[in-house]
Amino acid sequence: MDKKEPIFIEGYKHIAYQQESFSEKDMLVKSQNFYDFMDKRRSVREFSNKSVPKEVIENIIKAASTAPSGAHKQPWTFCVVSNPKIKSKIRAAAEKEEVESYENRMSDSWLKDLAPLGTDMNKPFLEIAPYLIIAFKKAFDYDKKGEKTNNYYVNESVGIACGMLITAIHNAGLVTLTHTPSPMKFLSKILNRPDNERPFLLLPVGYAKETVYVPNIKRKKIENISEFYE
Ligand code: IYR
Repeated sequence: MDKKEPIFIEGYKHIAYQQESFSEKDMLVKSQNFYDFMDKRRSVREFSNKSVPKEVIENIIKAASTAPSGAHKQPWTFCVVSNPKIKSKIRAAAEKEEVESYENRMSDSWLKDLAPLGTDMNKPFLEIAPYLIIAFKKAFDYDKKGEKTNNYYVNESVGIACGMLITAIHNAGLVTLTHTPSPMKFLSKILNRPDNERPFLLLPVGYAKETVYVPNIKRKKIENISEFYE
């Protein structure tokens, strides 16, 4: 492949994009294989306490941080908790909110919608999983002088990064679930996060417990999730 020289646009360096080149046949096989693999991903709520190398977690986070983001601000911090004392604090605080949610905050129709998934206010995975990754969104940032700087499309950006994080977790042969205790301000306090960060999503990461059952959910068919305009 001939290597193209960089160009400058309005004074900013741009480098030639290295387009992948698969034949249509290979593309078809790759896209089918990737779908088959992703279709095996399930939210798992029961974890083994088996340890996971820290470098794997770092790679997963690096993969998530390749996500596109508004003006390439990468407005996220992934906090990784393996310290048992901090995990216990998080569990206690999360379950306190969950008791309130399940008993008072969630409507009957919401509880009915959740019933097939078998969730409840007990969150032992918050202590058992070797790692908790807490994604924080950065509403704004601080520059070197301590002045506030803007971030853009923060929810979209962090949502995409979390999707990629989940994909990377599955790719590594590990499991997770998207846990959203609400409200989750307690996470900022326990983890002592700066005032520009807000908790976005909590993901326990590890191996599934040896025998674990997941709900027999079905995924919508392509006809029901897409419209093609040809
Ligand atoms: N945050 C609660 C409740 C919950 C809500 C939805 I929507 C889910 O899909 C699953 C759970 C909990 O974590 O149990």
